[in-house]
Amino acid sequence: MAGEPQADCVFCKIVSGDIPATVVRRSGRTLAFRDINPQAPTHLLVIPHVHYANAAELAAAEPEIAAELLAEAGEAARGEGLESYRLIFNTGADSGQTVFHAHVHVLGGRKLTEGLV
Ligand code: D5M
Repeated sequence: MAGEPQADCVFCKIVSGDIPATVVRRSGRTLAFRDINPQAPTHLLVIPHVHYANAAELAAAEPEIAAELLAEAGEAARGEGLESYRLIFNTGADSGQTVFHAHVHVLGGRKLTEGLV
């Protein structure tokens, strides 16, 4: 069923605690943790507890959680002392998405390149 945990999903396993993560922030419906392969001095991922393949699917099905995800990304960045940061929602394999559980990357702590790709 939509939103239900998926047995083969690494981020569902982080939500359930079956895989460890360095959690920096929790809300009732989201979790923020450090990316295992950081691309910047601060690189967080913020995910919903519920499983959707990407953020667009989350927003279509559960817009309140999508809004919470975005707000939590901002709070997580603030918690890291970032005034300037980039949010990235990879959507689909050709965008570079490798984990098909909705997430937003929070990147900061250095001057990021001006181009988007
Ligand atoms: O980004 C998926 C991101 O998820 C990628 O930057 C690595 C990260 N990742 C994968 N497994 C883990 C675990 N176990 N802990 C923390 N971070 C993880 P995408 O947008 O799908 O390319």
